[in-house]
Amino acid sequence: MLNRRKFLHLTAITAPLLAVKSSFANGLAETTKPIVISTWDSGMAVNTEAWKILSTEGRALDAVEAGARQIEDTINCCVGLGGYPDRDGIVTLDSCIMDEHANCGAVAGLERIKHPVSVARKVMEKTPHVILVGAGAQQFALENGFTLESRTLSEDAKKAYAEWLKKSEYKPVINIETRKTNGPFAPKFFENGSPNHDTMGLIAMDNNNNISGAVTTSGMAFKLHGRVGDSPIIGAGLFVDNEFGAATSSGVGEEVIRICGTHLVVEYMRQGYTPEQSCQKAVERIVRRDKEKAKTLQVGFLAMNKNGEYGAFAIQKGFVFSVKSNNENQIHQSKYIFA
Ligand code: SD4
Repeated sequence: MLNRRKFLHLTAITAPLLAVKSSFANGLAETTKPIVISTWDSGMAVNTEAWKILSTEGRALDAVEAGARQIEDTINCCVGLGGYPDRDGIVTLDSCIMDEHANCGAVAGLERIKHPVSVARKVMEKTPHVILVGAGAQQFALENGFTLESRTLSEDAKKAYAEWLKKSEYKPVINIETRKTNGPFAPKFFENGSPNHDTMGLIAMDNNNNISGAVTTSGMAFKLHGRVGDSPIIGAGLFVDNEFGAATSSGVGEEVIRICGTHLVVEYMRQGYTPEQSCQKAVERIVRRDKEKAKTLQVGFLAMNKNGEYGAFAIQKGFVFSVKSNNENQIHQSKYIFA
């Protein structure tokens, strides 16, 4: 049962939303740009890479691709080929990218290619399609100059998979980071060996006020082979509307897909809600449908509006995000429903 105090917290936070609207709606706030925001603590390094482009008058699209590539290069991380495999021991990667003109591209279930975000960009720029999957995505990558990497799992992934095979139980863990803002980072690993998070979503606005976003992930650890989460789905893992803002997500992808999560967040921003309020309303949409189920899983949304205002909200405590602009370079904790 949802405890009464927590449920009251949930309903109480809904009411004031109607009164407080974004300064963007009033045309009051000054725009913060360039700026890049990204999910999780690992977003700090990702933002640094994106910033090299943003701070030299570069395009947001190039910045988000460069940021995503940074983490795809990180061995033994939870994104890219170093990530955890599916239940058959195969690492399959999902990624998407979207620019200020609503151009978008994605790959899903991509094997043995190091930079799925760059393949997604090629899908966007070189094909009339939005998503390529599995063997077709790999064939397209090879035809476009990407090289086939080995199937070998990273050391971390090998150990975790061997551990997981003992019970072979698919049980997504609640994604959280135990890092206190500006404090030491303490990643939390769980009994079944799953990493507590495995997705990088980032959004940038450049000096020309253009917004782009990208997401890259190895998906939920030990998923069924062929499973596709929210991350490569435009409107679920990422949505960019250059008039109003953009959003990205992390957590159990199925729950995000069910509400077209990031599209919903952006639509709330279009109505004038702040980025944080918009993320909160999308999270509440999930929790309201099944509160007991929501207590067992994580979904976090991260959003930015056209003023460079940003915000996040998650089901569970522990969703953190990283921000880099001329004013700051730090990690923030998002607000949440359940502690
Ligand atoms: C997925 N949303 O594959 C991803 C997983 C994730 O942090 O975000 N983990 O469903």
